[in-house]
Formats: sequence, C-alpha cells, structure tokens
Amino acid sequence: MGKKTRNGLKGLVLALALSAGITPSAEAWPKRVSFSNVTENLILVPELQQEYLVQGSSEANGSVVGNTNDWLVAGKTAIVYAIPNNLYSFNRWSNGSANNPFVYQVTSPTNLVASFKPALTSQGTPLLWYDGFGRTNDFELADSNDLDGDGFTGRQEYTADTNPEDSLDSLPFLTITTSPEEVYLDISKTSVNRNYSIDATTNMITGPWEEKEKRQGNGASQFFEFNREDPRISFYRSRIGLP
Ligand SMILES: [Ca+2]
Repeated sequence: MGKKTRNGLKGLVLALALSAGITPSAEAWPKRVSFSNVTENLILVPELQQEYLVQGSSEANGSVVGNTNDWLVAGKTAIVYAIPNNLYSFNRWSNGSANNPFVYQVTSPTNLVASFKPALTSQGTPLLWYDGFGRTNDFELADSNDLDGDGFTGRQEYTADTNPEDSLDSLPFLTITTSPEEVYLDISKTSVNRNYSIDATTNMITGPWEEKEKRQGNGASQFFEFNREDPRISFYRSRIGLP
C-alpha cells in the first residue's frame, strides 16, 4: 500500500534579508522555486500543510471521474462522479452513499469505489432483457405497449420471458383435462429463467388459492398431474414468476 498522507508545500517565508524584486510564492510540491536577481544570502523556510491521497474507482459496468487520484489539502472539497455503462445504472459508493455525484470534505485518505446495477424501466423491467432481444431504445414505450402485435405488452412478455419482438412468441396456454381421480395440466411452454406455479381453489371468486406445485421452467412444455383428493377443488390456475 502506498503512502496516503503527506506534507505539502503551502508557501515559502523569506526569513532573512530580501533582495529587491524577489517575491516568494506558493508552489505545488515538489516543484522547484526559482529566484532571480539574488544579490544577498537567503534563508527559505517552507510552510507545510497536511495533504491526503483522495482516490475513486469503479467496479464492473461503469467508470468514475473527478478526484480519482489527487493529493488534496485537509479541509478541501472533493467530488467524484459515477458514470454507468449503457443499460446500467449507478448503485452506490463503497461508503454506502447513493449520492451521485458524491461531494465531501477531505479529512483523511479516501478510496471510494462505485458499484453499478442493471438499469430498469419504471415498471422494473431490466433494459438488458430487452437488449437480449435486439431492442436498443424506447424501453418505456415497449414496456407499456404491444409493439409486436401478439396481444401482450413488453412488461407482460418480460413476466413470462417471451420474445417482445416476435408476434409468434407470447404467453403460454394452460390446458386442463380431468379424469374422476386425477387432474392434468399442461403449460404450453416454459422459460428456464422463470418459475411456474399451479394453484387450486374450491371457490374461484373468493379463494383462497392454494399452491399445489412450483417448478422452474425447462424451455419446453411442463406437465402437472394431481390426485383429486378433494372433489370440491374444481378451479386451477398457473402463475409465472422470477426465481
Ligand atoms: Ca411476443
């Protein structure tokens, strides 16, 4: 680990006989201070001040600008900006703050690390999900409209993980057949990125619905089979959710 605290040069005090035309000035460390027209002996006394190394960096999917690697005098104001990559949004700084930019007074060495997360629409759909189907813009429009004309909005297609750019791919069908002893349910297609539940109830209006089984999708149709242990149960439904 490198040095994080140091003494910087605030200025120079001429402690002894000044010659005409010489003016002391503050210079950033470690620059040399030059004089001209020196005709007598000089004693230069440096005035020192505390400085801290102020650093900023980022995790994956973004970058940081501002005071990312600067020596700043104690008490000065530092600022860092987190810049997410396309399809991502800023999450937080390593100190827990979610402010962006983050402005602070320097009182010690710092190293702020920005983290990023997938950007979402106002309804919570990841832009990366749309990007996976080739959509690169108009995410809000796609979320609340049926742009591929299959009867479902982009947000509904996200719930089912079906293709929002393909009218031939939309929410699956639930087919139910029965025998005196058993009930058979078939979900026409499933996604490996979603869970599928089958609920049952004796009263479709008032419920309550009981979850009979829950499975992760496998990319194909899913077949469920239940014994009719309670003959009053006549109503079934399927639900799709994120794992
Ligand atoms: Ca579709």
